[in-house]
Parts: sequence; C-alpha cells; structure tokens
Amino acid sequence: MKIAAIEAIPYSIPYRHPLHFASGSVHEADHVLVRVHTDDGVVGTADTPPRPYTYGETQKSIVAVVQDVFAPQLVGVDVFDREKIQAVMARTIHNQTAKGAVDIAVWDVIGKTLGQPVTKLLGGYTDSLRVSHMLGFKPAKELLALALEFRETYGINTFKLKTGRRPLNLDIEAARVLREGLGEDAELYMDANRGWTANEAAEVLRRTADLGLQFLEEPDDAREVLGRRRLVTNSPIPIAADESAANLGEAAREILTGGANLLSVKTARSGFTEAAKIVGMAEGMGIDVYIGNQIDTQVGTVASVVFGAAFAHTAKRAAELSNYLDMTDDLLAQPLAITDGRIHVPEGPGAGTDVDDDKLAHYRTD
Ligand code: MUC
Ligand code: MG
Repeated sequence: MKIAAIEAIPYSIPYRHPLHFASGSVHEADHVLVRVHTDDGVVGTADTPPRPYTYGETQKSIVAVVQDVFAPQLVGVDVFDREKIQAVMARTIHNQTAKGAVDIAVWDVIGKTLGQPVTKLLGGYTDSLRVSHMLGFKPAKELLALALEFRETYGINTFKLKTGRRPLNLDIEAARVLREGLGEDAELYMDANRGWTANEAAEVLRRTADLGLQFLEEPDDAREVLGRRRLVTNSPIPIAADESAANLGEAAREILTGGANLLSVKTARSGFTEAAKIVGMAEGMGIDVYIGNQIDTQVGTVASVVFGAAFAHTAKRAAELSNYLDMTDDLLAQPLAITDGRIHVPEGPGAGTDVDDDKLAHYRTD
C-alpha cells in the first residue's frame, strides 16, 4: 500500500486566553493539518504546531517542506516502510514538527489498514494518562485561582509553572503561592524555557528548596555546557531537557554530557517512531521521561495520549495534555474529555486523529 499524496492544510483557531512563556507566546492555533493519502483510499491525519521560537518552523515553512520536499520524495513509498520514510525525511535537516506530523499520519494509516488502535500497535500498556496542566505567566493569585479551578473542574492536581522571568522573585513568589494554596499533595514543577542563566536557576532552586518541586525543565540555554552541567550536578531535583533534546541524537547527547537527567518527550516534534526510540533509550539508561505539551490542539493531544499510554515508561508520570482547553474551538471529530484528572485513549482503529471536515472547512486559511 503506497503513499499517493500528502496534503498540508494551514488553519487558524483563536485562543480564549493567550499563553505567555519565557521564549514566546501563543494567541491562536495557526497550525497545519497533515493528511497522508494512500493509493487504496486510506487517509491518515496529524497536527503540526509551528513554534518558531523553539524549532524555527513557521506555518508557511511547514506547508512548504511537506508539500514541496517530503511529498515528492515519499509518494510511491509503502506506508509500512516506516524506517524508509524516516530516512527519506532525514535527508532534510531540522523541520522537526513537520516530520513528526508525517510520521503520525503514517501510523494513523497503518492502524486503520490493520483495523487496530495505534496505541496497541505501539505497546498497548494502559488505557489512560494522568494529566498535568501548564500554567503560563500570570500574577501569582490568578495562577492559584486557575489551578484551583482546574482541580475542581477536571480533577487535575499536577501543574507545570512557566517561569524564566526576571526579577526571579516573580516566579519564586508564584511557586510559593501555588504550593501554599494547593497543599502538599499537588505535584508542581517549573519550566523556564531557557529564560535564566545557570547561576540564576541555581538561585531559584536554593530559594524554592522548601516547596517540594518535582523538577525544573530547561532552566537555561543547554549550549552553555559547563553552566548547565554544574547546575545538573548540584541540583537537588532533576533538571529536564525539553527543547535541548528535540530529537534522538540531542536527547542522547544531553544525557551523556550531563546536560539533563530527565526528558520531556513530545510527539509533535518526534512523531511516534522517533519518540519511541527516545523512550527506549531513556528507559535503558535509567532516565525518567514525561509527555510534554507543544501547545497542542486536541488533534495533537490525542496523539500524545495514544503514544504516552502505549509504554510503561511514559505512563508513569502525569502528561501535559490540557492546554487545548484554552482554545475557542478545535478540529477533532471525537472531542477529548478530562475526568478525575485523566484522559482516556480513544477506541477504534488508527491514531484517533480524525477531524470534523466542516470545522476544517471553516478554519482553513488556504
Ligand atoms: C514547553 O514545554 O516549553 C512552549 C514552547 C514550546 O516549544 O513548547 C511550549 C511548552
Ligand atoms: Mg518546555
């Protein structure tokens, strides 16, 4: 069964509230829907979030690389030849989320063709994941009110606090207010998106040592190797790599050079094929992982759920799955639900990424 065509459809859905963080902000989901068509009429779907401040991709660059570079090279390749598809895309460097989406759409085709849920083909470990919610920059009291509302409404009790601001007090105060307001059972961690220096991050760790934070994600620029290594060596809590470990090679490098001792795995940038390799490598090295959020729509989030529930190693920790709740609308045909703090994997063949065609027609911008 061969790939007959690949579409890249730009669309835009506004956010109800923008999300602000140290490396940028998001006001609308100006994403790209990727569709892989086979010669016998099966269609696989995946979502692509442009994150120029993280990977250098834009909505236009994603459409261009999928339609003008990947599609001509992949038409005629058998959909089951996933490693060949990976090798073809690897000829083009970077373009992380564009590659991830093509891979997920291919897995969706494979699942539909075999009549199996992709989560079972990947590993079939469990049927749901615990949810962690990501809190963007806001005054401390507003953050607490929001977190309490999420706990009340969805049963979520794990929160990632966006940090990386100056003065450092802003984030230290926010973490303190959250801990005091949510109590000791809440799981809290920080993500600075490279906003601090290694020394600033070390100061934050010292001044929040009594707050029981789980870990600190991407505190500083990992390319400043000695500062990062010093931080990881001396930190009382794990230091997680997110954007510094965007692919398998980078993840290996950051772990082996002491740049991180925990990994965020994001299907939006790794697809299922490369993400599975990262998870296997991490598990073998005794490194914990968690499913991160690429500020995903429901179409992106369902892919994270399908993948994260497939492996024991990814299902251990809460997964970042709830930021689609800030969108005014979504494309997913079977909307997700968060109950008792968990999201369940969808039933039925494929990756669960099918979209509502009327909504796509409404929001597409091409
Ligand atoms: C995160 O974990 O960093 C913000 C930028 C990005 O690439 O992903 C988000 C969330
Ligand atoms: Mg991050």
